[in-house]
This record gives sequence, structure tokens and C-alpha cells, in this order.
Amino acid sequence: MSDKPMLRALRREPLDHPPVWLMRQAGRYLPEYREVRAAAGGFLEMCHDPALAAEVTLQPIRRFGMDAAILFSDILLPLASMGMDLVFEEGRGPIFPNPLRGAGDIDALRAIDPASDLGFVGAAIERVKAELPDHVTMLGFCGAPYTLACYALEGGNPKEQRTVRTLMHREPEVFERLMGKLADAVAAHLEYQVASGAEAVVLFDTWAGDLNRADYERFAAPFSRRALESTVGKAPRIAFVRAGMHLLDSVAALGTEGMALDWRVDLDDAFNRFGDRLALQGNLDPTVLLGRPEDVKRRTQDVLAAAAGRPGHILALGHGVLKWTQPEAVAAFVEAAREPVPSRS
Ligand code: 1CP
Repeated sequence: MSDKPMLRALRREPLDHPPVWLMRQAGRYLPEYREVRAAAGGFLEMCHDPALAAEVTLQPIRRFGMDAAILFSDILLPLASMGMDLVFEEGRGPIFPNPLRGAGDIDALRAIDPASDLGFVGAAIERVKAELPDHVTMLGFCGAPYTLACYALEGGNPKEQRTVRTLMHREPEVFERLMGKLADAVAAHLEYQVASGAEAVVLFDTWAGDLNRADYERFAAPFSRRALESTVGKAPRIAFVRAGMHLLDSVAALGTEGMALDWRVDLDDAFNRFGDRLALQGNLDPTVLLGRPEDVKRRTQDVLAAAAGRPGHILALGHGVLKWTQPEAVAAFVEAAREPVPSRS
């Protein structure tokens, strides 16, 4: 069994210090990332080139020494493999110019074969693994079916979810057909990433927090569970639902080894409720990193005090690093994880 700190934390073994990593730790807040991106010409070009994807995955590890490297890629790429046009517009983010409209489009989505459709992902994982320091864990990831359905139906940022909710409430059987196809694609892609060398995987459900508990249980959770089946016993899994405070019992019941918490969740309370069953990741508010390094340290110590050294804590932000973040703030966050854990006051 591996003694990498991140994997030990996912097994809830006691550690002197929690492992630490950040969502979106590779990205535009790093000057070396912006340089590679400018030379590559665009975001998708970086994702499709295993050498570039590996390089930007490793950049934050070299600079800050986190305990996990998350593959540089995007949750939306499997939708492109299923047949959807995906473009990244400068300043606007990812767009599907032809979002799904009705049962015909849904039935036309292809099943994916990750080794051929997403071979650049496996190749990038292999390259990162070859250069990764011994203590660093390689993370793969996918979007959860509900979040993927949001982008596929809305075509862009799904803040309003009008099309998603219309389909869900008017034609639930068609919505569930879409969710089933997405679950199978995610299952295949997670399994492929593990086969390629990912040592743990994260399932990101960025938008499911907008559902109430009953709708999450009916329309989202069964498909996340199906998506996670292919990796049972192969690699530890971490489930994340942004703004999912009201869904924690349901997320904990997905059967993953870890649960990532956003900053609105009381970490002490979450440890009392779930700490005997799950590793818990989180949960500093990413906007704290817009502050001064000494304040980042202090606020990180508050998070560590809430976890109080209990086994299974993975120090992380409650969501991704913001692009306006100074690298010094990320350094302060990572350093705080290595200092003595403050006791709960
Ligand atoms: O340079 C750029 O302009 C690209 C910005 C960017 C980056 C750095 C995008 C576009 N994706 C990524 C990488 C990415 N995305 C990773 C890599 C690993 C890491 O964390 O460092 C991961 C895990 C993701 C996951 C992702 N993409 C999620 C789920 C997690 C979350 O943040 O909630 C979501 C919802 C996306 C969609 C996406 N891709 C990119 C953007 C700007 C967005 C959000 C679009 C929107 O809804 O407005």
C-alpha cells in the first residue's frame, strides 16, 4: 500500500500534518502558466497536447510542493468526445454552440472509448507520473453527470439552468436517459484515468447544489453512483458538490472514500457527522487568498484547528483558486499545512 500522505489521508490513517492541494492549482494566477498558454495558442490546444498538459500540471508542484497533482484537462472534454462541438472563447470560457435540444440530440450522443477518444489524457498522466516527486499523488477527475448535463443543455455557464429544469420536470424519462449516457461516459473515463496511472479521482458536481435534497436523490445521485461504479476498489474517490451543505448526507452515501467540502460547511461539524466513515477535504474560502499572506496563514490555521488533527483531513480550498490570486498567498496556504496543527480553542 502506498504511503503517500494524500492516499494515507484517504484511508483515514493518522498523520502529523494533513496533505494539501488546491482545485485549479494550475492556472492563470501563475505567470509560468500564462506563458505556456500564450505559446500554445489556447486552452484546448494545451489539453490536447500531453507534453503541455503535463508541464502545466507540474508547474504548481515545482513551485509550491503540494501533495497532489491534478491532471490539467477539463470536465467538458468527454462531451466533445460524445459528439458535441466545444469551443473556448477568450474571456467567455467554454461554450457549446449547439447545445442539446430534445430527445433526438440526446439519442445521437455517442458512447465514448476513452483510450481512443481521450488518449491524450492517458498520455499526459503517464508523463506527469514519470516526473512526480515520490510523495505526490496523481489525481484524475471527471464532472458528475448532473453538472455535465447542465453544460450540455445550457451551452455555457449554467447559472440559471432553465433548459435543464424544463427537461427534468417536463420529460423526466428523457432527462434520465441523458443522465444514464453521461454516467456511462464518466465511468469509462474515470476507469481509463486510473488504468493510466491516476492514484485517486475527484468527481466534481459544481451545479448539483442548486437541487433540493429530493431532486438530488432522484435526478443526480443515482447517476453519480453509477459513474463511480467502475472504480470501486481500484482507486479512492472524492466527491465534491459545490454549495451542497443541504446534501451532505446524500453525498456521503455515494460510497466514495472522501468528500470535499466548500467553505460554507462547518468543518468541525462535518468531522463529527462523517469523520468516522469518510476522509474530508477542505475547506478555506478561496477569496481569503486574495488577502495578505499572514492573513491567509491565520485563516488556514482556523481550518486546521476545526479539523483538529483528526485522521482523514485533506487541506484544500472550498473551490478553485481564483485567477486574481497572488502566488505568495498560495505559498502561505501550503506552508501553513506543514506547521504544527493548532488545537481547537
Ligand atoms: O486558461 C484558461 O482560460 C482556462 C481556464 C480553465 C482551466 C485552468 C478552464 C476552463 N478549465 C481549466 C482546468 C480545469 N478545469 C481543471 C484542471 C486541474 C486543476 O484543478 O488545476 C479542472 C479539475 C477543471 C474542472 C472544471 N471545469 C469544473 C469543475 C470544478 C469547478 O471548478 O467547479 C468546471 C465546472 C469546469 C468548466 C470550466 N472550464 C473552464 C472554465 C472557465 C469553466 C467554468 C465555466 C463556467 O461555468 O462559466
